Amino acid sequence: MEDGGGWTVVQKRRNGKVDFHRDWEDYKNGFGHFKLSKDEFWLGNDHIHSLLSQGENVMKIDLLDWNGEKSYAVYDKFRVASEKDKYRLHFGMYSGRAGDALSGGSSMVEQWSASHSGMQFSTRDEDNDRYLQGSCAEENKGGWWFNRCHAANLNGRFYRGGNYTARYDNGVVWGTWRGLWYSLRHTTMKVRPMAFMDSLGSGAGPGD
Ligand SMILES: [Ca+2]
Repeated sequence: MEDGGGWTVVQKRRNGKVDFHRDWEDYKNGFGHFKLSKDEFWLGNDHIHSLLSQGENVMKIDLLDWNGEKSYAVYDKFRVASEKDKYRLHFGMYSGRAGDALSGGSSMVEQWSASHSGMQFSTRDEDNDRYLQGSCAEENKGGWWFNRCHAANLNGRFYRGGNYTARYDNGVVWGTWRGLWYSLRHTTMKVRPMAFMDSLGSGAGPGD
């Protein structure tokens, strides 16, 4: 029972074997492989919305870099709207060690352009971002709650080895930890009811 148990994993990156640059329907319904620990997948926005509609939930994001270092970020009151509102993202307090990339970074300027709070979901065939001149999903090679565009891009392109060069910062990125030009080795996004944590009396503590 990792991290105290009770988690539902909604996203996993492990090896780049699954293509995450996909259309709206795929992100809606989910894709990838769900059986083995090394499998990569996106659970599906409809499933994620339903899961998070039952009470208050916490999201924990586990990260691993190419040196074997781990980090994590936790968000309470994590919610995703229904398809009607393009799976708009809402979340509460951040805690953790990897930094609050979902809020866009430390400065107001970064937050204005890169916060994912309140953003709708975008894919390469459905542009709901705040970047008027182009498509964040197209440039950053995955579906996500893009602003203009991001400080976190966990569904981006999988690069081996960490640091990468590209025209856009389209790697598997958690900007507040390793920066926008470092693509992570493993990511896991998982949710569980906040009530579950309360019953442990431990809060959203580190799992490692
Ligand atoms: Ca756009």
